Amino acid sequence: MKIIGRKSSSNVQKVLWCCAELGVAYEREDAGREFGVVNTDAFHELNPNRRVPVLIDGDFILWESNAIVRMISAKQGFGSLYPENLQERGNAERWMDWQLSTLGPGFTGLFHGLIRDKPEDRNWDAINKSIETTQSNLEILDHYLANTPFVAGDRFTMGDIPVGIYAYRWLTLEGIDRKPLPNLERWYAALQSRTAFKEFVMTGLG
Ligand SMILES: N[C@@H](CCC(=O)N[C@@H](CS)C(=O)NCC(=O)O)C(=O)O
Repeated sequence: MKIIGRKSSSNVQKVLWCCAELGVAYEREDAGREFGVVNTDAFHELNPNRRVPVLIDGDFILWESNAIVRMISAKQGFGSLYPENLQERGNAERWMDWQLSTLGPGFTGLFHGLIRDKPEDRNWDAINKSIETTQSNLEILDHYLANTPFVAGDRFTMGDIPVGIYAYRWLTLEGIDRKPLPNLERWYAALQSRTAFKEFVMTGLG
């Protein structure tokens, strides 16, 4: 199995974290940002969106990070990362979809503004709006986590992966006036005790 994408990408990190949790072996090739590759014709054949990650498993090709996490979890972690119980699985899937539809898009303005843009180029209106949106989105997750240790229930599952990566980014970014999220912070402390999270996610912001 081959994973194409740079280790600094939040979407690639989802897949690397998932594989590490399951002890799945893979090769990885750098692509994206400083590594280029995504603009080549060969990469376009793999993913016409020109985005990472891409999974190559034999002659099967898959892009979209959460779809890749679901597939690896179903194949190698059925009953663990991929809940067998349909309600647990529904909860896991719901928070994965919510990350893509709601949390991720709301976070882009602050991440790009504070990490990618030069200080003189920062659009503070967009950054502040994104901070406000993300705080209020994470309050939804915090409220939910008041009644459950992990997003799908009592155990860590694939559902914790996409939102866990955003929790790291939110809680480690400097220069944000964050309001406390006690349930989310308790869940985040549990993620931080996982070796795979430390190795593949807690690697800095880039
Ligand atoms: N919805 C896609 C988004 C993929 C995406 O936007 N990837 C970013 C990295 S996080 C990318 O490829 N950016 C271009 C680059 O790195 O050159 C997914 O979840 O896989």
